[in-house]
Amino acid sequence: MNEQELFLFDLQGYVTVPNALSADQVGELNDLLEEHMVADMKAEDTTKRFGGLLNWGKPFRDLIDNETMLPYLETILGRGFRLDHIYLDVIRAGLSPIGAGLHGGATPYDASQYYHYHNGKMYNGLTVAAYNLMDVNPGDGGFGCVPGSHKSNFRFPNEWRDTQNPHECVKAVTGPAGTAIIFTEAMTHAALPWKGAGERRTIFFKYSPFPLSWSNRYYNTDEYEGLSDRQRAIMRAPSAANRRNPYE
Ligand SMILES: O=C(O)CCC(=O)C(=O)O
Repeated sequence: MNEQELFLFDLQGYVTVPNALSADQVGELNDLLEEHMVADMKAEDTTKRFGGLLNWGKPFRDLIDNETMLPYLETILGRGFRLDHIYLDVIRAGLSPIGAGLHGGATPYDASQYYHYHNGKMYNGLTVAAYNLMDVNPGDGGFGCVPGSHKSNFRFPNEWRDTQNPHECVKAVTGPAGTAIIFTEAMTHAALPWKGAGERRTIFFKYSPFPLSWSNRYYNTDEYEGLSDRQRAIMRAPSAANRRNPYE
């Protein structure tokens, strides 16, 4: 993570990472997704959330410790960060599976998703690597956020929460397939209603610092084939013992 990205993450609460996935990875992930869409998504469905991704194949398991994202995760979450939970959303039109409401923000304080800066270092709670599997262009909708709200001292006005009629402080974050958006859940954010010509396909890998879990469930690494030692380490349950860097 370079100086410009550090500046932007501190300022905004997110940065985009171009080419976080190679064209080959995007192709493989889309192919696997399409098999599951044929099996589990009806023609009339406008949106669907998929879970169980780590059993879909190596291309999905490889995202646990995606080399491009590791330096960002280590800087943002610190050594020993852990995989908290993951899912994939397909949106053909309109609302995402979680609707249109902006959520998150520094106030009121949430002990599982926060942003602090102390002694020259940032500290974050739940942090997301959101990967575009399809292009997201200006005007399409997709990920929207209120940059800087991870540090806001006042509550986000309830009357501005609906992204079907977004306030001008809400920014749409775009990028071609393969782009990742890494953001702190402490920043106010939402899915802007989808208006793109094609589908929105986004994979969400959510990570927490070593002693913390947002999810009430932890991974059992014995349930997954072919994990590396590093991937198993990143999938550990929360514990102060994980302070040690799992990559050493
Ligand atoms: O990009 C989106 O669909 C919104 C994601 C979101 O709200 C979240 O990860 O909490």
